[in-house]
Formats: sequence, structure tokens, C-alpha cells
Amino acid sequence: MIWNPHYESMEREKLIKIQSERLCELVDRVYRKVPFYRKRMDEKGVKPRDIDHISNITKLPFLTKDDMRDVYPFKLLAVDPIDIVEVHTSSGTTGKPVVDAYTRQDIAIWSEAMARTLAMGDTSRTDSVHNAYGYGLFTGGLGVHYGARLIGANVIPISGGNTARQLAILQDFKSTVLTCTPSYSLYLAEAAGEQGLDFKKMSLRVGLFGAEPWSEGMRREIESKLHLKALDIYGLTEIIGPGVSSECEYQDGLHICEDLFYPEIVNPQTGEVLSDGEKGELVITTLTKQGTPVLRYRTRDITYLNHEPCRCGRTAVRMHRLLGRTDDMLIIRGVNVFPSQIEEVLLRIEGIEPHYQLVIDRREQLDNLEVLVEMNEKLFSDEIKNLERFEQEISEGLFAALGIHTRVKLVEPKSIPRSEGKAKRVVDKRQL
Ligand code: DLL
Repeated sequence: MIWNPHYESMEREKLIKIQSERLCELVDRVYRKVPFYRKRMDEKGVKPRDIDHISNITKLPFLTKDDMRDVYPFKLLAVDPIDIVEVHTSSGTTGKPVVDAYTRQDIAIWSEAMARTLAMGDTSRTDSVHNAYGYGLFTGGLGVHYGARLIGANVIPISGGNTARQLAILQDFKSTVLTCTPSYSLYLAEAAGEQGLDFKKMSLRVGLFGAEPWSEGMRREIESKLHLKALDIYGLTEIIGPGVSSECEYQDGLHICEDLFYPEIVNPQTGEVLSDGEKGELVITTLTKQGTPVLRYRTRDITYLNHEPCRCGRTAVRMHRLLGRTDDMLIIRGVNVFPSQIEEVLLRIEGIEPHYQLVIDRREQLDNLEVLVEMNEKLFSDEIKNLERFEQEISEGLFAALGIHTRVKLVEPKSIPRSEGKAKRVVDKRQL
């Protein structure tokens, strides 16, 4: 179901007109109200009158993650503080968090964006949404909550944690929609198996998973273990939280709410804007946000855009599922490696559980990548010599895909830490 066909299936010409109007209004507003933006625009020699069409956006300065930390907590505010009704922060563990402050209208826009997301999974008033994203400063819990409320679905605000209770409630309340990180959904499946519960007997139909990188291989695992359709949803605190883009039933790219969030793809080194199909860093401008508007935010997320029409009837541009981040790209002996590439290789191998960790170390000036891979019970009971051969095979598969030698270590079932939120896949000892 398309929640808002007017905007989601709009003709491009009309959309560009709306985007242009919204950008002009935004630039004018932030120039008057936010000294930070005024200074940046003055430094670049650009005035609000220079922006009269969305295509002029490239004249505006970028905003980076470091800028976001410098403006902590409220230097991006473009409204009177009394108009702020809610605040969220990013979940990063280093440095100051990024703050997103919402007005009443911002919450309404967020609810609208999340209603569109939930509707991609056909969520309606008849559904019960088991929302296991964390409630609190993290945007996942409340974002889904607001969208489900707008649709009129029944929200189960279970938040993260207490997996045994999650399973009991899932069963008893017969929830039809699951929302959590992809890694947590697999943890739920594993815990269900231990308790002798069968997802086939539950009522789940669709899952909306995001907030962390995951691959097509992981999607296949989730769909078969939880017996549901797994859709990818994307967003970030700096922009609004979840609701920036999401997959429709065709699972072929995430439709961006383009009337609200204007996307560009740029070359991460030069900042040059790239065209459809070219991989680069996603840059987003919030076209309607009031509390903490964001102009040309460099997300560090790598993807590409596709303007071709989608079979679902939406015209909104699609971004490919994330290919990595400019800052989680591992450079191992000069070769660029994304954790998602490793995940793709691992999940094609029988006997491997979708739980792994990458440990990077530097010995004698050389980077070493060790890939810890969890075996399933059957493989674990195999003879040692078979396991060694298996490690060798995986290592060869990784070499073929990445072009670097890795040390593969098979580890016991359930020995890699599980997470209730975002999984920690990379341990970079070089920074310790
Ligand atoms: O993770 C918002 C969110 C909540 C998205 C629930 C989806 C579902 P942050 O904590 O600020 O916000 O983290 C944002 O997480 O820049 C991406 O690198 C990563 N990320 C988010 N969604 C996806 C996804 C929330 N579907 C950062 N695939 C982003 C891969 C994702 N990475």
C-alpha cells in the first residue's frame, strides 16, 4: 500500500518545483536564524538570493559530522527553544553525540515519513507492530512508534532486551510486523530455537530492519529463519531518525522521501556531485525540518541512486542498500575492504552461522585481518582436520572476493557476543 501517493508517486516536474520552493524557504530561514549557517554561506560567498532552484543546491557548503560535534548541543537550532518538544541523540560511542531537536511539526513529519515506511510492508490498522528498536534517545523506537500510531496500527512498545519476554509476547499477542535491527532478529530466531519455539507458528508477516549494515545473504537467513518478508529501512539521527528511505515489496532499492529529504551522491574525496548509478557518499538536505535543519549533510554512507520507475508505482528515487561507510572501510595492506563484502562471502557457505567478527591488528608494520566465524552445531562436532580444511576453504573464498589474505578462525557456536541493538562486527586493535 502507498501511504501518500500524492508525494510518493508524484511526477518529477512537480516534485522538482516543490523541492525548489522548499529549499529556497529553508536557505532563507537558516541564513536569518542560524549564525553557523550564515557564517558558512558568507565564507563561500553565497547568499539566499543565489538559491532559486533545487539545482543551485551545489552552491551551498557541506555540513560534516565534525561540524555536528562543534555545534553541540543546540547551535543548529533555527527556532525558539520553547518550540522544541523532543530531543534525540546519535548512538555513537566516541566524542559528543549528534543532537536532533524536533518541533511539533517535525514530529508530525517524522510520523508521516515512518507511516510511509511501515506502509511499504503493507502495515495497516489491522496490524500489531512488535517494536523491538530501543526506546529512548535512540531514534529507532519512537520513530516506528509515531509511524504506527499515525497509521492506527497497534504498537507493542517492547523496546530492546529481555529476549525470553520478547518471544512470549510475540507469540501471545500474535504480532504481524516486527521492527528491530537485523542482527537482533537473528538472535530472536536463535533464542526461539533453544526454547523449542517455531517462527512458522507465529503470526509475523513482515519485518522492517535497519540501523546497521546487513547484506542480501543476511536477508535470506532472516527470511528463512523467521518466516517473514524482510525489508530494509534507513535513516540517521542527523536527518530525522528512521524514515529517510525504505524498501517496498520488490526489495530492489530504498525509496527516499524526496519531498522531505533531498539526496545527492558525491565523490567522498572531491565533493563533486555524481550521476545515477555512480557509487559515492550520500549527502542529504532536510527540506522541511524546523528544529535543527540540515543543509547538505555528508552522511559517510556509500550508495548510488536509481531514478528508474519502480514496479510498485512510486516515483520516489531509490538508493541501493548501503554498500558501506566511508569510515568503516577497512584498509588492509592498502586494499579497501568493506565488512559487508566479507558478510556476503561468509553467508554463502553452508555450516556457517550469520555471526562473525573482524579483528584487525598490526604486527611488524603489517595489517592482519582475522575473521572469526561461528560454526553451527553440526560442523562443530566434526573432526579437527575437517575444520582446518574448512577454514582454508573460507579463506580462499575471501581471497577470491577481496584479493587479500585473511586468517579465518572457526569459533564455537554462540561464542560471538549477541547484541540487542547494533551489532559490533569490527574490532580494530590498531587504535588501542
Ligand atoms: O540508526 C536510525 C534508524 C533506526 C534507522 C532504526 C533504521 C532503523 P543512527 O543511530 O544515527 O540512526 O545511525 C545512523 O546507521 O548513517 C548508517 O551508517 C547506519 N544505518 C542506518 N540504517 C541502515 C541500513 C539510526 N538500513 C547510521 N543499512 C547511518 C545499513 C544503516 N546501515
